[in-house]
Amino acid sequence: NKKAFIFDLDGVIVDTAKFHFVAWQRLAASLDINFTEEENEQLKGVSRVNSLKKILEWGNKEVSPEVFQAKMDQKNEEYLELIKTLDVNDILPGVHDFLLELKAKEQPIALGSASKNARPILEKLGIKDLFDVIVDGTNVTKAKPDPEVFLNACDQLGYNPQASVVFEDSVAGVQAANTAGMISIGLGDQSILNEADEVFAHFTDMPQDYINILLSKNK
Ligand code: G16
Ligand code: MG
Repeated sequence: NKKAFIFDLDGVIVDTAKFHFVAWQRLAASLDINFTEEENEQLKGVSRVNSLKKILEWGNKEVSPEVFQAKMDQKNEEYLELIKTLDVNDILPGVHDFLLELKAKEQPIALGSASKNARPILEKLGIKDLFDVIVDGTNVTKAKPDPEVFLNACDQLGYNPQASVVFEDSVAGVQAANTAGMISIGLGDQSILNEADEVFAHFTDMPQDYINILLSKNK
C-alpha cells in the first residue's frame, strides 16, 4: 500500500516566507512601492517573475525589461543573503520526523516547489537525500495554480495523481493539487486554505497514525 508524497518547500518544510517578504519589501521600497503583509500572502507559491509583475501592478509602476531583470536579480541576492544561515534547526516542527516515518514505511517522497533555490535550501537543511524526486522552479514552465509541478513529480515517481498526497501552505498550491486530482493537505490557516481536503496548523497537529490514514484515504 503506497502513495506518492509530494511536499511544497517554502512554508511547509521551512519558513522562508518571512525572508521572501523582507526581500520583496526592500525591493518594493527601492521602487517607491508600499508592500504589505496581506499582499505578501498572495505571493506565496508564486514564481519570482510573477511576484514582481504583481508588485509592479499593485504599485501602478512600469519598468523596462532591463530594470525588471535587474530587480529580479537584486531580490534574489537579498534573499540568498537572508537565508545564508539556514540549517537543520530551521526545519518546521514535525516535518523531519514525518519524512523519516515515510522513509521507514518505504513511501516515495518528492518535492514540488516553485523556488529556483530549492536544491541548495534542502542541502542547507540536511534533508536533500530524503527526496526521491525534486521538481522545482528550474524544471517547470507553468506556475501554481497550474498542476504541472505536482503532475511532473508523481509522474517521475511512477504514481497516478489519485494516489498522490500534496502538502501545501499556499492557496495556489492547494488549487494545483486539487486540479490534478490529488489529495491536498493544507499547512496553515483553515480559513485561508479552506479548499484543501484537510488543514493542520503544523505537522505536529496531525494524528499519530496519520500516514496510515492517508494511505487508505481516497480523494
Ligand atoms: C516559493 C515561495 C514564493 C517564491 C517562489 C519562487 O514557492 O512560496 O514566495 O516567490 O518559491 O522562489 P525563488 O525566488 O527562490 O525562485 P514554494 O512553491 O516552494 O512555496
Ligand atoms: Mg509554499
